[in-house]
This record gives sequence, C-alpha cells and structure tokens, in this order.
Amino acid sequence: MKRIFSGIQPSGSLQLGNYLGAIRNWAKMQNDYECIFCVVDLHAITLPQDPLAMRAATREVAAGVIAGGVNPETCIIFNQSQVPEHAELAWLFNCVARLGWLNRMTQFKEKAGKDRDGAFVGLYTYPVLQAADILAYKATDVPVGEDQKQHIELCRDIAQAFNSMFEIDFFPLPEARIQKAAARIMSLRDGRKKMSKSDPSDYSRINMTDGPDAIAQKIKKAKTDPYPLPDSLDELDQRPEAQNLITIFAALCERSEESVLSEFAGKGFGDFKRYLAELAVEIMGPIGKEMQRLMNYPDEVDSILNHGANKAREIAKPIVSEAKEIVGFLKP
Ligand code: AQP
Repeated sequence: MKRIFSGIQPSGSLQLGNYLGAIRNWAKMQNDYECIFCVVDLHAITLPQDPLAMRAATREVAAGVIAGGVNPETCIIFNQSQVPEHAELAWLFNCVARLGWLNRMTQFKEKAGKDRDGAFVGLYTYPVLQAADILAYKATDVPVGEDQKQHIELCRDIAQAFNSMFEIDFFPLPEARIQKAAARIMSLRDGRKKMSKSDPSDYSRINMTDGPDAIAQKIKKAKTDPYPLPDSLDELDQRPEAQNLITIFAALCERSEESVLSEFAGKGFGDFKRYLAELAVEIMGPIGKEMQRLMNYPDEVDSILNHGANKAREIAKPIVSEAKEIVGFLKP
C-alpha cells in the first residue's frame, strides 16, 4: 500500500484553509493509503513561538485533524518532536542539499521578509527538514496545498541526490498530491494574500473553532468590491476578493466554481454572503464543536499523540539507521 506523510504546524489556531486545503483531503485519502499525519512542532519554531501557546496549539491541531474526519485508530497522528529521527535525517540532508536550491525557495523569502539576516537559520533550512519528515517514512505521496509544491520538488531533488551520491536506490521520489479545489484559500481582508493562522488580523480568517456568530460576522465583514457577481470565470479572475468567496463557497459544498457562479451571477454580495455564512456554519459548525469537545480532554489527545509517535518511530527508526549506515557512520 502506498504511504502518505503530511503535516500542519502548531503555529496558531487552525483556519478554514487548513481544513479545506489539507485536513478534509487527508480524511478522504485515509482508506486508500497508509497515513502518517504529523503536528510539525519542529517547523513551528522556525518563527518565534510562545511555549505555552504552542503546547495548546499542538493539542488543537491534533483535535482539528480528528474532528475533521481523520481516524486516529487507523492513521498515525503524532507530534514531530517526539520522533528524533526527523531531526537526525534532516542533518544528513543538510549535507546533501545545496545552498543554490534553498536560495530559490519562495516561502523563505515571504516569511523572512526584508530582514533576511535576522531570520532564523531554521527558517532557511525548513524545506530540508520537510524532506526528512517525508523520507524518514519513505512516503510515496504528500497531500499539500499549492504553496508547498516547491518544497516537495526540493524533497525529490534531495532524495535523488542522496541516491546518486551513494549510488543506491534507497529513497523514493515522493509525489505532491495537490487537489485542485481549495488549493489556496485567501485572506478575507486581502484576496491576494493566503489565509493563514499567523495573520495578525483574526478577521482575515475563519478559525476552525469559530462559533456560528463569529463565522457569520467575519463573512459579513469580508472585503469585496462594489460590483455584482459576474457570470464568467474569466471576469472573476480579475476580482481577487470575489474569486476567493466563490472558491470558499464551491469548496464548502464540493461543487464547481462554474455552477456556484451560475447560481449567483448578477447578485450583490449582501445576498451571496448570507448564503455563504449559512453554508459555512452548516459545514464548519459541527467540526468546531467536536474540536472543542476533544480539547476539553487534553490527556486523551496527548495519549493519541504518544501512541502515534511510538508507531511512527517503529517505521522511521530502521529507515534512518539504514541511511546513516549508507552515509558511512559506524553502528553503535
Ligand atoms: N490558505 C490555505 N489554502 C489552502 N491550503 C492551505 N494550507 C494552509 N493554509 C492554506 C495547507 O494546510 C497545510 C498545513 O499548513 P501549515 O500549518 O504547515 O503551514 P502553512 O501552509 O504556512 O499554514 P498557515 O496557516 O499559513 O500557517 P502559518 O501562518 O503558521 O504559516 C498545508 O498543506 C498547507 O498547504
């Protein structure tokens, strides 16, 4: 059976983009693949985190993944720092990947901003750790949002470089599994910016734990333009905020954007936003409630993560041991 690895950072509250772009997809794939889902806390600290908040966010992400439909009995769910093989393999890969490859990574440029010299080294080598996450399990498929495509390509380059450096066919070249719908949900305040957990404005996103009133309020206040909705996708393309709301509507009810547009063409945003808010509450409301319920039982969540970490380690340990042997390290 093919094996999936994918992760989410505990860098804030889970948002609608994490659900539509990642978690829902994971839940759909869980019966066709062996699944390993990771709360990537080592990645989260590539930007400063408050330790208490990160501990809570780690449990929240686990709760969100489970409430979003991933079965912890059949899938492995754990937090990354409990499996030391990730960091160990990342070091080997730091000695395979080239500076020139990392210099091309757009996420680093976006996240480091203008003060590149002030960015953590970890932020720069983030994609190397990501390659280690995937290859420590010899995962074959990686479901991610569109923004992560470049990192998965780098992971393939690293796997290939390792194999050719040591003249061995050891690591597979994993495939990015990017679903077309909801590949990129944008901020409710700026249709050109990705919806993000770490955006300072809470009004830029719908959190997975938002109740009906907060969801309705955020959609009501979402930025739009003064024109009615168009009847063609081409026209929509020129209007980022309108495009985003149509994308969200279509993703929530799993319909095509064309069909949603044909229903609302010519209507103003007032009408459309009312329907969108109802739909968002209907789909996200029960998931948010289940998340809150799970978060009231932190011991249960911790035990799922511990159990998942043990199972993950059973897979990663022999793979990373073999990689160390290939590199030329003496066995203990
Ligand atoms: N806006 C989005 N649209 C579609 N997919 C998204 N994902 C995140 N935001 C969107 C997908 O969720 C998965 C986990 O992402 P992550 O938490 O590891 O990091 P991220 O992509 O950087 O998510 P955030 O919310 O923007 O976190 P911060 O603010 O901490 O950087 C990935 O598969 C991602 O594609």
